Amino acid sequence: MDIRTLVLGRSPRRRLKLAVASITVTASIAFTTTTASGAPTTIDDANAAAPLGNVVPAPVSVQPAADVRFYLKSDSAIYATGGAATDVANLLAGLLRTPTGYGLPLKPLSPSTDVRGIALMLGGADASTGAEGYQLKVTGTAVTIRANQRQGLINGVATLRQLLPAKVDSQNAVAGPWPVQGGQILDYPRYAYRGALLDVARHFFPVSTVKRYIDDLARYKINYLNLHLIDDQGWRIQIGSWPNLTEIGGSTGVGGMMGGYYTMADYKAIVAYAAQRGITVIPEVEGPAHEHAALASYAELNCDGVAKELYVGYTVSPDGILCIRKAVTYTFLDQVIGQLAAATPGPYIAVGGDETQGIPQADLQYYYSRVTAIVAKYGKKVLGWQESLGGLAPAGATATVWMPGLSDDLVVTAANAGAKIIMAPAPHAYLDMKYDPETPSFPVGNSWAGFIDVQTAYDWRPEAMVAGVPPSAIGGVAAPLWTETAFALDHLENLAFPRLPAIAEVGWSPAATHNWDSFKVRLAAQGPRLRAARVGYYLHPTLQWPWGS
Ligand code: NGO
Repeated sequence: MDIRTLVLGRSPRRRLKLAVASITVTASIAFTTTTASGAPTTIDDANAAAPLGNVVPAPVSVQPAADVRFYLKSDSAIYATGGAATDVANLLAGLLRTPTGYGLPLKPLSPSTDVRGIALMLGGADASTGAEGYQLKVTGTAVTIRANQRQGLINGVATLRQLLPAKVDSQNAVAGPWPVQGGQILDYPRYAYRGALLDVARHFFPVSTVKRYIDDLARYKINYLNLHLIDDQGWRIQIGSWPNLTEIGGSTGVGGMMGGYYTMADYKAIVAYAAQRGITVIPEVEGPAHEHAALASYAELNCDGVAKELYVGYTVSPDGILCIRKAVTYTFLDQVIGQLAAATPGPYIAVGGDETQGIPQADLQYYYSRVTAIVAKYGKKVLGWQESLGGLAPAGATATVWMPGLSDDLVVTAANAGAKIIMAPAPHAYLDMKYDPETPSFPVGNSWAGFIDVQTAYDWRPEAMVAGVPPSAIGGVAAPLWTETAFALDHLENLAFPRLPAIAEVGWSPAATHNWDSFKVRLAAQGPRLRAARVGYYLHPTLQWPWGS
């Protein structure tokens, strides 16, 4: 029995609990007519400035200036201090020119510049903002975003987008006004790692879909994207010296559908697109399990020297395990990892390591020591799944917990010995789970880890997932989107939204701001924005979605 079937036993009780909870909440909403403050309820409100704190994820500190308003106007400009600030200014101008229809020229910024518009300043921000934080100040004449690093400016831009009226997400020019409420924000993340995972192996998605998902993630300050390039059902990245991986291994997907692969040029384009938006791509090379597609592509990778049939099943292939003691396995991994590392500016290579139950511990340790050495040789750090902590040297390792309760002892020991732990608990953070038994409708959505409504995606504490892990060992959170049952952009977006912003907030916002009642109001205010941007999302019935959602 595989590990996912084992946890299924918990579902019926949980299902009942959720059903009762949702009846209660629906009933209370049906009789209320008040709408959440801050959420536009009429067309006029939709043109108004958003309250300064109405941002997801919640900022660290917000000081509104009640009577002050900035207006972006046709003669406004975007000012930047040069270099990376100018790059980010370009990004911002690109986002604002279409909906406003304004020219928004870029202008250099010096201490004597009389700013009439938006200014991006690199350097001189409060030290508390760190590598990713920013300060945002809104006066009657200017919006100023100041950060010590490029990433901070990008995060400030993500905030500013949410402070403009929701129509800023329109795909065509719309009439102003474009007000921003006055005041100041100081903001920085709780965790350095706020990840998403997109599985392009079970079903292949074109470059345009991946770029679109990156745009969606960037709204909520997600900063890592684990691109799950390899699994039993498909090999999705062209490796020069191993052409069959994509010719054969990339030819299919779950159910025999949606094969395909990225060339290295495609991959580099995705990496660059993400980097521009503040997202670091992590390529994932699974192993020693989940490698059926490679074993079907090359006879010599198999212990018996015979290529396997392609695998198109739904769950993990029982035959997808690399031949751990065969020398060619490591020639293969060296070339795959080497070529991916050369195309990846980010620090991590994800080495998989999940669902290895049944493989002898000595073999696993041998495998991880070889793979770790290869990753280090190419100047990168390993990111594994929690099971790999039995074999990875803890110092310098990062691993993602996906099933609290499975191998907790390994996680606790490694965390106390210096490993960084990312929390992506399936019962809260797996975006491929359905919201409820009917949503999304069949055949989209998994349910082995239970149903995940928006509150369940939001109400969890990373530090409480595995007892004995010191809070300082937690590096962040991640929201995986596996695609056994998702095969269109629309499926991806409706699974991710509005739950992804919930997990993004768990990763970014101070624990002290964690409050479902306040979050659900801010989250619902995202509805008109996502609608205007034509991002698919589920109008979850427990939220009071405002006009335009
Ligand atoms: C598990 C499994 C994946 C599945 C996913 C489906 C991990 C880390 N391994 O998560 O292969 O796609 O569940 O929810």
